Amino acid sequence: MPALLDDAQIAARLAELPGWTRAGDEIRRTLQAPSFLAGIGLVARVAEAAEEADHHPDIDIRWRTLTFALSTHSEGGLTAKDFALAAAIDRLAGEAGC
Ligand code: H2B
Repeated sequence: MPALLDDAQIAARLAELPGWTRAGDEIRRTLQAPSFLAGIGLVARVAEAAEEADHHPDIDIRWRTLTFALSTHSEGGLTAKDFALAAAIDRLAGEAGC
């Protein structure tokens, strides 16, 4: 069971993840892919990372604009699992040129 993070812990972790913002019980990042297919490719790689972590983002796809939202639903808030997957999404987005 991952532990829920408090406001100070969340702020400290967000400071290390530029581009991610907090909205209540979730963190979000919106990014632009260079093309629709590049965005879908990124979504596929994020899906693989999510399966490996057994932790799954909400994903909104609008042509080249992708929004990833993370929250630990089982705990009702944000945990280290959300920030670990956010960092993985950032790494994969960089590799995809997003
Ligand atoms: N993803 C997210 N974002 N939050 C969860 O609480 C969660 C999940 N729970 N993926 C996992 C799957 C749970 O359903 C399985 C059984 O571990």
